[in-house]
Amino acid sequence: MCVGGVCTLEPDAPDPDGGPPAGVCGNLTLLQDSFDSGGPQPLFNSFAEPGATLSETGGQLNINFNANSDFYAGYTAAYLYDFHDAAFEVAVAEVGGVNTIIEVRNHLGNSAQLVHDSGEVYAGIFNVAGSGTLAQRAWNPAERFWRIREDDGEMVWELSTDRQTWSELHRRALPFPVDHVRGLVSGDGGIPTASRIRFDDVNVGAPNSVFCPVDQLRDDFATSPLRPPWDPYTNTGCTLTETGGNLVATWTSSTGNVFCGLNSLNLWDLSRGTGIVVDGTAFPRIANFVSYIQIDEVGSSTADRLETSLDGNSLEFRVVENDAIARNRVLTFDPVAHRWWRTRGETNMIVFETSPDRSTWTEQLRADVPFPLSPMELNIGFGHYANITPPVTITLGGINAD
Ligand SMILES: [Ca+2]
Ligand SMILES: [Ca+2]
Repeated sequence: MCVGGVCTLEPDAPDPDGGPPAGVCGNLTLLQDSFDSGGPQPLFNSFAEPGATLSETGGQLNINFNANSDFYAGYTAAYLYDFHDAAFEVAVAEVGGVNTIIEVRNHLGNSAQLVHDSGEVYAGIFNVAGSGTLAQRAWNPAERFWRIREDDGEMVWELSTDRQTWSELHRRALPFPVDHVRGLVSGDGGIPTASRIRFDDVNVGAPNSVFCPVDQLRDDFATSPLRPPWDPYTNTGCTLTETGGNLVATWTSSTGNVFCGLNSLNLWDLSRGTGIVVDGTAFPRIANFVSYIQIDEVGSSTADRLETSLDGNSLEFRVVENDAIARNRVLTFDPVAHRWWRTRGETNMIVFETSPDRSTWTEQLRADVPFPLSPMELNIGFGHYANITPPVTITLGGINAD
């Protein structure tokens, strides 16, 4: 909950099967981009159908359409956020094509849009019960600020000429679940002449929110599906399921590189809180097989990362900067003494710890980290990089949970 720019965190999340608790941290206001970086990364991904091109030029996202190209192009957020107490606020520099669109879309594909179409703006919802246009009026071209926000259980579509006074286009009860949403800016061509859409920025200068401490990521694997909070991945030869309250990974392959794992769909703050705790005895201690907890700087493509890994019997903690090990410690894994692994931050410092009982912790490595500890991506992966004798199975009871 944030009041007057001061954000406080509430106690433990009641639901151990999911992402951050609603309305506390990690909300969509954190999706901020001035479109000055030359490309969509790190917080967005781009998409463009034939006949449309995207570029960041002059501090703006430009979408250019060829004549008669009835195709979509735009940016979609790379991560999921909570929409409670949040806004998706976009400065629109130029409308074009058939439609200019800002959108809030959840993990199920349910979507809310604020759209310019032929001199009018409308509020709409799509891929959900009651889909269609909810309100429509003439657009004042001076209304360059558009937003969709959540307000006490309602969704609000608004426009403004000065980003101070807002004109409400529509308001209604939340039309779909909004704990896990992305923001999108897009448009489609389809008019007889070439055209252009320009977006100036997203949520720049918005009220501060905070990324959630990673101890709020709790999953006991009791409820399917894995997505969200996870984006699971599986190479051929490995399967991943939630079975009996466990994450179960099974290898039927004997050769090559075969990995499975979970990428978090949220970004996390590692600089505070009690971090991430995992039962290391869930992982195989066999040759050519590695299991790891990897936390990496957003936008670094894992070049800057913090890792705990078990490779055979070798337990290693490491700080990696620009793909080179900056600090590390290697132990022979003792499944009793080193059963529980904890990775937590203290401001700019990372602390790797082990425990036999999740109560008494032994510090194994403490190191300054040369990159920010918030926001960060989280990946938990496992697999073989050479020959093993299948089948091999991992049964993991939970992440920060049993
Ligand atoms: Ca800009
Ligand atoms: Ca469990």
